[in-house]
Amino acid sequence: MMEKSILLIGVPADQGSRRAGCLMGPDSLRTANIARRLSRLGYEVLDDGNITAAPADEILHTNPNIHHLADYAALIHKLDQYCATTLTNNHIPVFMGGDHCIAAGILPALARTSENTGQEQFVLWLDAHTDFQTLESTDTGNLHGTPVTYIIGDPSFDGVIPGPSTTIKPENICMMGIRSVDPAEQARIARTGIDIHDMRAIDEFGVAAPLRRFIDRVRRANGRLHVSLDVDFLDPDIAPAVGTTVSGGVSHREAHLIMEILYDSGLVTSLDIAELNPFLDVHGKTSELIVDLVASLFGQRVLDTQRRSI
Ligand code: 6HN
Ligand code: MN
Ligand code: MN
Ligand code: MN
Repeated sequence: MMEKSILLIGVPADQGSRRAGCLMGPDSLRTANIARRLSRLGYEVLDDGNITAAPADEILHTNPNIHHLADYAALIHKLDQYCATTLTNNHIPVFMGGDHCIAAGILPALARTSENTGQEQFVLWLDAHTDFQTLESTDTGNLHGTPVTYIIGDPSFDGVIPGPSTTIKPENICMMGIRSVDPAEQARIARTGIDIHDMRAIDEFGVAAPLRRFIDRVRRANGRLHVSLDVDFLDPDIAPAVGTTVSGGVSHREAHLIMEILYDSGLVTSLDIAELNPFLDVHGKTSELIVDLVASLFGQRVLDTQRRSI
């Protein structure tokens, strides 16, 4: 059930790729009035400021492409500690990234909380990419391409950086919007049991039916649902402010419908917004769209009369 208090947390991290700018994501969402839009929907909104990790000395890896591995580990640790000490069930945390590395820190911590309450952690991963590279397979060396392998406990991290405190079960992850899967990701991801709805499937069946099936699974399991919203999930025509644009993405209305159905489910317990790079935006339109989508996730309706009690 959606509670009435939302905790905004900025995570201005951009070590995950070679393109700078995601560190401006939290402030751009604040400038687009994320707090005011959510308070207007009847929530108490608190902003806990930004979480940053001090730069760490580089860890060398046998894969020479990898960069900022120590910073990745430091960010994961910082986010894990933050979640353990600060988050309570009284707030719905909304993490404002930062590149998608933030998910590697957030999700194990949320899964641990779920475990403590005897619940399963589910994840809706909205992204153009599967983010299923390993430390061994990544050819770009960009760690924002690895958070999903990290959170399910991929062995390539063993002995290199501390692993996730609690892992996420692959079968509890549902991906939507996928349209760019690297060759190294293809074979491995098919074997995991992750529920993947690529753009081909969305073109054929739409977003509502597969999303409702996933929501039913979460409900039957009495699960907690985290939404990880990578901005490149959206079509770049409507959301140009990302470093890894892939054409043929989710449309404005498809994205809102996903958020509206999620709100109606009453099951969403946390959100992260990743990969927003305001340096690449056009007059702030991507930040404004994201804030509008977040408002839909928290109950904004086209017609006021359709609004459920929150
Ligand atoms: N993201 N698969 C590509 C890589 O570099 O490994 C792209 C990753 C994109 C990551 O958008 O969060
Ligand atoms: Mn991503
Ligand atoms: Mn992506
Ligand atoms: Mn990349």
